[in-house]
Amino acid sequence: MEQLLNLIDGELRPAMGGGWLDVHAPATGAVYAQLADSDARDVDMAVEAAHRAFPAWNALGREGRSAALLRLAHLIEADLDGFAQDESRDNGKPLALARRVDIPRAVANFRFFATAILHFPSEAHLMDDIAVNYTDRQPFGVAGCISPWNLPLYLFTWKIAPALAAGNCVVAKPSEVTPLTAYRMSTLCKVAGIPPGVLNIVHGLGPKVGAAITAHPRIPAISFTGGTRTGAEIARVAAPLFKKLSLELGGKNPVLVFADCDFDDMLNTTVRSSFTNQGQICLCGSRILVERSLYARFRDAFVDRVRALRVGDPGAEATDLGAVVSKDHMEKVLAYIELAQGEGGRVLCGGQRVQLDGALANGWYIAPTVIENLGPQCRTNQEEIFGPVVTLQPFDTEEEALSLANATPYGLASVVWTSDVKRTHRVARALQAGIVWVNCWMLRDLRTPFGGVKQSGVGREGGVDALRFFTEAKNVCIKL
Ligand code: TXE
Repeated sequence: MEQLLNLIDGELRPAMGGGWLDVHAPATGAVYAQLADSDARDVDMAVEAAHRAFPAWNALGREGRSAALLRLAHLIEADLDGFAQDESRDNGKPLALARRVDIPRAVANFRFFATAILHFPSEAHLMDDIAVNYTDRQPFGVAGCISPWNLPLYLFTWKIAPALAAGNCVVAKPSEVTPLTAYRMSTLCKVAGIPPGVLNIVHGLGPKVGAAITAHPRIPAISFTGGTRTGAEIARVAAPLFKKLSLELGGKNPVLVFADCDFDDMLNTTVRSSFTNQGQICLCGSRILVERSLYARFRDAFVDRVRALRVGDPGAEATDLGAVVSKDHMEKVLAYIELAQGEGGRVLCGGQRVQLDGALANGWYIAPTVIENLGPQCRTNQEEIFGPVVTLQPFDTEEEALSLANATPYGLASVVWTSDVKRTHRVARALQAGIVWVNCWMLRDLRTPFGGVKQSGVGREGGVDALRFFTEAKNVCIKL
């Protein structure tokens, strides 16, 4: 059984306590590896190593750090297929998706911030002939990065790349549910010339390892992606310690479909925005709001397309949906489908666990599920399900569409389908969301601010927002 180790001070090592956690393959439900069951002692060792490594890493300068990150990007890309196989095995997602999205985006994250840091501007403010001010943006030392299981390497690197590029060292914890690709990447760090202690990966449980990172007095900033409830817990611990926080949390994203949209383009994309990665993306559109005149046509065409989606072996090219990430998560999603029916929802397709045969018989598969006949205030339309489940709601006016769209405690992403340019601007402005896609979904420019409002998080990642998060701004004012 493979043992997935911590990376601390440049060395791959087990947890100091010697414990191990089971790692499952969602496709089969079987345990395939053992994970270092770390605790606060491992975090302390990582933080000390990071602080020791910080001066030299920072002194390496932007060019030197950029070169090291570009080498790491190249090494991951050179083994793209291996990383994609690992990601699919660990998360249950289709191999084709890991190969097309997850791993190329992890490479892009490193390349983007390795070059962005070379062009990261600072400002100057001249006070006529009195004084000149300049803004000095410096790394703060050691950053804590905690990431989730849905896009494991993609979201792990989305945090550590800007942190490292900015000159900080990192103590990072990937999800214990999907640690494999972070472990694989840690075996490449020495070859990439990332000095010992610059990147430390401490594996294990959130309440033990994640909590120790959050509370550590020598980690002044935490970047977190995960559930809203966990984000609130991290904020509760970090607030009295005055730590900088970046919180990317849950979503309950609306898709607004107006009757004047490009129907085929909308339909094709809405199937993707509903069920990509088994619906386990915080950006998926889980509430589909359709103008009433188009509702019946959309519902029938959408259900036909969803019924044709193939749930199966993540390794098979033809598979559209693989397994959901864990048994607990499968049971959570199935419980929400039960709840929806109890709230009066009508299941138009899906609604049950998919039982495969052979080696996959014990895997965690759920049929893509479409539910109608639920109002905006029921739990099904208020709470994040984070699985292959969407609801349909009709609307009569633009005002009603916006009222429905904004009717949840979340505000992460939203999608608008219309051909009316004026409506596009009106609706985009009125939506309570950090991201509005119009006639598209998941088009990503890494320079753009990424994040949500309300219970979807605090702060923004991406581009200069990320580099500003991972530096402290100092104003220097010099009398002329
Ligand atoms: O997230 P958690 P999980 C949502 C989704 C999902 C729910 C829970 O609804 O069902 O969150 O998913 C670490 N202190 N999203 O369990 O628990 C944990 O070990 C510090 C949306 O994955 O938030 C993991 O590394 N860290 C999200 C990370 O936090 C703690 C993507 C995320 O775990 C901790 C994933 C603690 N007390 C889930 N407890 C998105 N926005 O994309 C746990 N962790």
